[in-house]
Amino acid sequence: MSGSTSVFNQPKPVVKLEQALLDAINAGIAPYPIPDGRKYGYGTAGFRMKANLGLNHVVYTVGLLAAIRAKKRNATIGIMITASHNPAEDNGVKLVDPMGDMLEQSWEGYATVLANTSNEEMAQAYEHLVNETLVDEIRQLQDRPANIVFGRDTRTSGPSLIKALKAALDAVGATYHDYGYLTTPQLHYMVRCVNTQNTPYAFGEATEDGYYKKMANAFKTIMYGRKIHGSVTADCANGVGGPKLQELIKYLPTAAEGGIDIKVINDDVLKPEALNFDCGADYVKTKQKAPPSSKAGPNERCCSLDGDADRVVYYFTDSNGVFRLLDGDRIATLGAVFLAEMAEKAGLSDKLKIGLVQTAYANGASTEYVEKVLKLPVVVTPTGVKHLHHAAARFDIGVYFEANGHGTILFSDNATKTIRETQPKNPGQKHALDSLSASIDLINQTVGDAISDMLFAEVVLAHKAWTMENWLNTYIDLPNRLVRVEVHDRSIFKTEDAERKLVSPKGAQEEITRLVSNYTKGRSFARASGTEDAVRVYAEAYSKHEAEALAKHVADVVKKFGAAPDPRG
Ligand code: NG1
Ligand code: ZN
Repeated sequence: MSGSTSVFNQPKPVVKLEQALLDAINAGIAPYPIPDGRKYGYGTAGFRMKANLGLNHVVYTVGLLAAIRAKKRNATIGIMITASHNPAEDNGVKLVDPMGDMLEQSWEGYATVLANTSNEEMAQAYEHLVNETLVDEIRQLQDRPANIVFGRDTRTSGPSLIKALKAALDAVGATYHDYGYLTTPQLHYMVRCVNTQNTPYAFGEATEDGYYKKMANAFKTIMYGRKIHGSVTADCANGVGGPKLQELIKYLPTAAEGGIDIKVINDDVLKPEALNFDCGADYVKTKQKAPPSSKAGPNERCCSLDGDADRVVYYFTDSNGVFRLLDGDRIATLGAVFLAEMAEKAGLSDKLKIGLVQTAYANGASTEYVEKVLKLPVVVTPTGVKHLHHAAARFDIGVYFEANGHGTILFSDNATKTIRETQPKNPGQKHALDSLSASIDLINQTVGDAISDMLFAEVVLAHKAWTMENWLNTYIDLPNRLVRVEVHDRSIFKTEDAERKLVSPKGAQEEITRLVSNYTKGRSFARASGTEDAVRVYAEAYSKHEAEALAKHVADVVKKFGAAPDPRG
């Protein structure tokens, strides 16, 4: 290994691997050199980039790392090939840990180092990594099997990336199962199912059929006797969520049977360039408008998934023709309302601690609603679902969502046991316990799942007999503005307090605090983006005009502090 970024400390490997294995690793990666000057980093969502910039090299190294991780954890590891809401020519890869959660953070560094290793040094780097991570156990662990499962979205670069992945897994003798097309949350689900089968925590059957059946059965249980009003139009971003949602629909009762009428749009996966183009959750959230392809009339329920179906946002056009968005904050509060109500009816309010987890981007009105009206605690974490996920796991029922629509609900082992073992004393309590129990199965607890979140939102609306207007009126969003500011070096913008305060550059936070104090219900913060070379400024205030003015002034502060140093000194 060369370069100062190496995390492989030993100058020489402690345990030598067989030469045949090292030769196989080198032979396998030969077709996939790093293009000149490319650098890769394992970010919030794994590696993501234009697929033709050496991504097959990266995917090969992810295959190697997955095999080591599988041995280390003595469990099956997952790999998902997708670039989510990014354009069609991008792709990406990420690792999924045994319980269906994101790769443990301390291993992201290994992934980055291995991805940046040249072909000539790959076998040696693998040997170093085996020694580094499997340290004491190495002699026993080397012989453990390495089981991997993987899936991909519908991008055209997928097959060639899978070929590189298989080459790596074959080189190190890993065993694997290729699921073909899957949504990201389906792959997370499979990993957890495989690793929990034949245990008291069995999550389900590790097949697509198992996934649909589990969800459909839970849906039927919660729906019992309720009616979903009208249809829901689901925009699938022309991604893998389209065919998967179509498949799920076959398992669900129709509206006439007391089920649901889902109108699927933008499910064309044969036209590669259509993916995420003028549609999908990211389009709707950032443009604050419906996809042009949407033909829904006034007050009709619509939702949009992203390209790999791990995000969902709702929206409708009101009677005055105004576009209304119900984003992740709204789905979170909707879920919290329902679960708190059911817990109360089940007589479990005292036993189950319910809480909400948000990031600083959540609308202040949603936070106030949860704390003051629902009287539930709110925890704020830094951006990135892994932070939210961990914080949510500290509650018995932890609801977490990013404003962009990625989120889910976690039930602790204690909650699951309490809900499933409490004996009802009357029909009302029985219904509440059954609904809570079915929610545990309906919600994909491994990761945000657009399809599962959508079904959950639909049943909650049915339970409450709420229209979109009713849902929207639970609280009024504070007007807000998100601005992207390009600076000389975004790394100087360091934050604390869940990214709500700048600690560097010195003096910047004082200026922001002073500005905020001039606005009614003003709140603003600046933080470096983790996915783009920019600083994001968020501002909200009592009126639209004030929110915009505050955002502009704070952006000016960021520009001033982020300007390139004067070359004259
Ligand atoms: P960054 O670029 O770090 O702000 C964005 C989103 C996150 C999350 C990540 C990962 C905003 C403001 N930020 O992060 O919510 O989704 O991408 O994809 O939406
Ligand atoms: Zn996604």
